Amino acid sequence: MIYFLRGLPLGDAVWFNESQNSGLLYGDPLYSPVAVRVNPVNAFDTLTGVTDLFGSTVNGRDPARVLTNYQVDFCPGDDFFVCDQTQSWSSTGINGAGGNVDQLLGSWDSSSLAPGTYVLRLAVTSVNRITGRSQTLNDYYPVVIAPAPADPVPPAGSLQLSAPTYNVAENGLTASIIVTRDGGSFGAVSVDYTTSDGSATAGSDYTAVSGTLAFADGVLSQIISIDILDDLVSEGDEFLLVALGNPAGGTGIGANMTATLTITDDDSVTQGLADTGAGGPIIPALWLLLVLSRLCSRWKFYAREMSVSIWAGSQAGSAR
Ligand SMILES: [Ca+2]
Ligand SMILES: [Ca+2]
Repeated sequence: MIYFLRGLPLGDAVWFNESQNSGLLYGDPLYSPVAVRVNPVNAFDTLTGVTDLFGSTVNGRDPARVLTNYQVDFCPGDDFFVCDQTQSWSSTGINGAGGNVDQLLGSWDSSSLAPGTYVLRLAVTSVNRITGRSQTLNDYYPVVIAPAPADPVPPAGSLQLSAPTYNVAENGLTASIIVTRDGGSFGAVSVDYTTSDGSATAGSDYTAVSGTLAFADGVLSQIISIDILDDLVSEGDEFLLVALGNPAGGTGIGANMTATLTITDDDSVTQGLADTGAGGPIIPALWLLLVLSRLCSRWKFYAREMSVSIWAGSQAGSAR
């Protein structure tokens, strides 16, 4: 902790007491020693925003005879002499009645000042209540005003597809692909999207889409809708790709930049033969195959029985 303490010059004491009939008070501070302390407390402290200023403005030995007031001013630069001689002091708005040790002089808001070095001046004026004479003593304290830290900008978050893979039934009409916004939602952002063929073909299996998804401030998700085209062709499951790109507005793209959308086929090879509805086409087809197989094996059995009989008959015939 550093105090700037200004002891009173002896001559000041004499001056102040010249009507008090003596020089007996040499070296005896009838009126205030002056001190200013800025918290934090080293010269050329860096201040930002609001700073509490402390000081001591004691009244000296006889408060009944001496009244003390203070005020705090400031001046650009680091040389109090230059300030006193060629520049003007500006008020911090801090002033009041002295008479206390280590008192809070006031809180100084320096946030509107240009960054740089300033000299703080604590002016303490002592008034002799008896004679009406007064004297002001100044103390100076250089400080550095730093720019106030800017408010941190909230994160805009990043965009990505909600999953690396999606599935939709061929007769599901529409696939909804969710794009999520993670890690923040500040400000308006956007991202482009597009579909491309995998084994599925745009125009016959799905309707190609592309465009820009806009996320307003605070919006956390958006949906890409892809129309799925149903047919009666059995072609197995097919897939297409969905991709994001060109993030704008301070956002980025997360891990899921692309995704696979699988269209699950709902058609079967035997549908034309035995699509009877409730049981689906597969089971009737298997049943038909089973019946044919059994008929076939039974026919083979009859054929073998007939050939054995014929063979036995001919043997018998030949034994005669
Ligand atoms: Ca179909
Ligand atoms: Ca199909």
